Amino acid sequence: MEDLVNLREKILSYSLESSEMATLGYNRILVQVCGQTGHGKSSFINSLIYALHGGMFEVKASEASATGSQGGHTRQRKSYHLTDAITLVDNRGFGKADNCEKEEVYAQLGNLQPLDEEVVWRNSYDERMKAITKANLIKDLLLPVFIYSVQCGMGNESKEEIKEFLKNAQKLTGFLPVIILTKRYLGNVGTLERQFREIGMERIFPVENYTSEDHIKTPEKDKTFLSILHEALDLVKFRSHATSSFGTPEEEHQKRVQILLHIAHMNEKERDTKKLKNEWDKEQEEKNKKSCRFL
Ligand SMILES: Nc1nc2c(ncn2[C@@H]2O[C@H](COP(=O)(O)OP(=O)(O)O)[C@@H](O)[C@H]2O)c(=O)[nH]1
Ligand SMILES: [Mg+2]
Repeated sequence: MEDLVNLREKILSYSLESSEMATLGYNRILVQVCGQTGHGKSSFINSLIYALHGGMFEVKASEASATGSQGGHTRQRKSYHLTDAITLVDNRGFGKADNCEKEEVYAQLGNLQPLDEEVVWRNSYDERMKAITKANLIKDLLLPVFIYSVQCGMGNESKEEIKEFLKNAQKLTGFLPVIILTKRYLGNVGTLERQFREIGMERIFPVENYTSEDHIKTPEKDKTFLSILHEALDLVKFRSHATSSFGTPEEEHQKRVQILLHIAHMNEKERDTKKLKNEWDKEQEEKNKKSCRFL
């Protein structure tokens, strides 16, 4: 119990004020929760709020997405105030997505899409470029948290895709993502933990979220969620001591814009190459057909 009270107190009283990060100009920590739909992002956010603040269990975070028209889709990144220093963000997940969708996920992760606003993510490359370069500067420190359900397991193909995503998340934010393995009793948690270590992840936490079906409080569950928050703050402290490699909010923002433009550019090139190849294949097929007719 003592442990729990201490942990809670430390998190509630944590402030960026008078830290190296505040000197650089950062206002707050945005815990950027991301992962595929259905893996437990919203439930994880609800669990953190419930473990820290107690009271009646409430489903505060829920899936926020809507299908739009105009050659794009509308999405909302929802934010949840946890303490004066920490805000939680429920981001859209990535799945077996195409490159355009992946760019959108990176734009959210890099804080280049506004919070709590409906945003139309265009399918047109030029419009996407414009949206990235026009994004407002927000002086937040971005801490990526990746949610993955033990129930899903991980095949080799998705392992490579996840590795690429996590490495890009690290490039964009400056932090190695914290990994949360949800639904911990619904699969082989040991194997999944090893797989995440193999792709270079360091902080990996198996959890059983509080959900609307099962939210009876236990000290161990509370401790798990508070420890995760505590370790996340520890990562920020560690980064504060190594500020030489961390820029001001303006510098980091510019860096993120450049990374995103690069990713978008590479994707566009890949699309062009594919298109050319398809055209060439079709031409060859036509030629073959014609030459067959003369045989
Ligand atoms: N058993 C179990 N169910 C969970 C856990 N986390 C989420 N769920 C359930 O999985 C479903 C999807 O969770 P949700 O948080 O909406 O996922 P999201 O789409 O990533 O936000 C819901 O029915 C949750 O109740 C968990 O840790 N254990
Ligand atoms: Mg959700």
